[in-house]
Amino acid sequence: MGDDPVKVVLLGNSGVGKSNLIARYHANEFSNEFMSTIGVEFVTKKIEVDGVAIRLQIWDTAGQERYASMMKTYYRKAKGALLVYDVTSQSSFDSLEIWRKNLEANADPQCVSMVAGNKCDMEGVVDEAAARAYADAHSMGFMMTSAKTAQNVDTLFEEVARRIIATMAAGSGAAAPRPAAGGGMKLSAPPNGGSSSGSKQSSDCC
Ligand SMILES: Nc1nc2c(ncn2[C@@H]2O[C@H](COP(=O)(O)OP(=O)(O)OP(=O)(O)O)[C@@H](O)[C@H]2O)c(=O)[nH]1
Ligand SMILES: [Mg+2]
Repeated sequence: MGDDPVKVVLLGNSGVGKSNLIARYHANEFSNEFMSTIGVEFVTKKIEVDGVAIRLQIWDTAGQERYASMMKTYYRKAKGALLVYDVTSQSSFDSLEIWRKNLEANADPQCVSMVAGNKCDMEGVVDEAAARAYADAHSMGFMMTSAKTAQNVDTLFEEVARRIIATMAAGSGAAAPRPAAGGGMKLSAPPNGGSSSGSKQSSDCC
C-alpha cells in the first residue's frame, strides 16, 4: 500500500460513540463524558493486515445536523467508511440509511463500508439480526463493538483495512504488498484530547 495514508471516515448520529471508537483504537482511551466533536479531526495509525502495511487516516466529525454542510469535503477521497449506530438507540440505527445515502452520493464508488453496532456492553434495543441483514443487503460488513470494553474495536478497523486493501488491489492490480515497518502512529488531532498509550485490546466477539 506504500506510505500514502488511506482515508477512513466515521459516520453516524451524535452520541453513538464515533470519537470513543477512534480514541480506543488509536490511543486505548475511553471517556464516559460526552463531549460532542466540534469540526473535523483525524488521527493516523499504521498497521499490518495479512502481511500488508497500511496507514489508516481515520476521520471523525460531529454527527450533528448543523455540521451537514462540511460533509461533502469529509467524504472526499475516503476509501472506507464506518457507519456507527448505538445498540441502545433505535433512531440511531434508523438514521443509518440517511448516512449511507449521503455516503453513496458523495464518496468514491469504490469506498467500502462497514456497519458497527456500538455500545454492545449495554442491553440493546436494536434487533441485531435486522442490523446484520441491513448491512448484508448493502454489501457492508457488520460488527458489534464496544468502545468502552474495547470489544471488536481492533477487529473493526482491521476488517475495514482488509476490505480496502482487497478493493485497491482489485482496482489497480499495482499495489504490491510490502512488509510493515514498525508500528508507529502519529496523532494529528486527538479525538478526545488525550495522549497515546497503545497497548492491544481484546477483540472477542460480543
Ligand atoms: N456504554 C458505552 N458508552 C459508550 C460507548 N461508546 C461511547 N459511549 C458513550 O457515549 C457518549 C458519546 O460518545 P462519543 O464518542 O462522544 O459519540 P460521538 O458519536 O462521537 O458523538 P458526536 O461527536 O456528537 O457525533 C459518551 O458519553 C461515551 O462515554 C460504548 O461502547 N459503551
Ligand atoms: Mg464525536
